[in-house]
Amino acid sequence: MRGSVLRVAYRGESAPTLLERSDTLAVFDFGEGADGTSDSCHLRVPLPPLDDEAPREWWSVDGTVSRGRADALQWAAGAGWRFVAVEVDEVGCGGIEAASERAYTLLLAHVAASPEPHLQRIWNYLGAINAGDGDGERYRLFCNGRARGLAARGITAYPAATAIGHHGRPGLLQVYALCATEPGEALENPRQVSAWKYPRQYGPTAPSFARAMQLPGGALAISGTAAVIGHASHHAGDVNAQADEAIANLHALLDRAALPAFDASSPLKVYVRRPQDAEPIRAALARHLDPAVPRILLHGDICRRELLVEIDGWQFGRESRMGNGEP
Ligand code: 3EB
Repeated sequence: MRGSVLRVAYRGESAPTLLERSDTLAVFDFGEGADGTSDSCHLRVPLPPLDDEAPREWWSVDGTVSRGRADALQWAAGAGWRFVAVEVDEVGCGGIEAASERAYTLLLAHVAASPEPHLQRIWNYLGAINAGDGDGERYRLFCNGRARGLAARGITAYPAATAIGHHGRPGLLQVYALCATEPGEALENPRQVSAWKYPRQYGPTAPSFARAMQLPGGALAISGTAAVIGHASHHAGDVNAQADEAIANLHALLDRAALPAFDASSPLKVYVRRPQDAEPIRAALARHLDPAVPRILLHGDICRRELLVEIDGWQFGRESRMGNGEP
């Protein structure tokens, strides 16, 4: 799939302007503000932006995209790539654990039957992620259901992922994925224990994700990255130190992948638990990153209560030198 490039960028154009392009694979709007459309590659993510300007996230490919819908699923595919999203209502499923299994069952069945069967990257957004105690915490229940859905398909090589708590419609579980015709290559972080090997203290089912995925074509899709060293959270209560540590983890992944520093073609998404931390988090980003690195801050909860910030993103590095993100 060399030469079949996926591009990801934050753009200020309206959703209809981006959606009318034949090379658009997906458009994401954040928060509850603007209207949705009925387009199946348009997704409203229930995390409010914390910046004054709220651009959309735009995925585009080198080719023409077809789009469709089936039950709880919406999808778009072209040039070797597939976007697929599923929204499940917990109440209808009987709880977050069953909803998570159902979302993965639906998503994985669709993907397996498609020309782009290889999961690369998944985002998971659920309400009240830290509600419940011990093994009853909703994030842990989500992990149980996700693992069952993956196991039922025999998937043991996990994609890169993000799991964040939203404050939108209660009971909404939103899961969306990027898939491709060819497999990616999972990458782990030498500073961190692989999530699927986390010890029992974090829950009965270790989280099913890789720290990053080297996509077909060479770009790096980076999972949600927080102030975790080894398997432990660090700097509880200190947002500055957590932001520094999360960025150190991102840089360790780039080193591991032998990719250059983040630049204008490396969009980052920053999840912020407490809106009042946005300013210190912006300052930490400014300390460590090229000012050209596109970034958006979103209000969302991290999956461990003590974690205040998490960052995910992309490094298109070598492949994208020629105009990534340009029309
Ligand atoms: C961590 O390092 C922080 O369950 O899919 C980060 C990315 C985290 C993905 C997931 C969880 C997930 O464990 C939490």
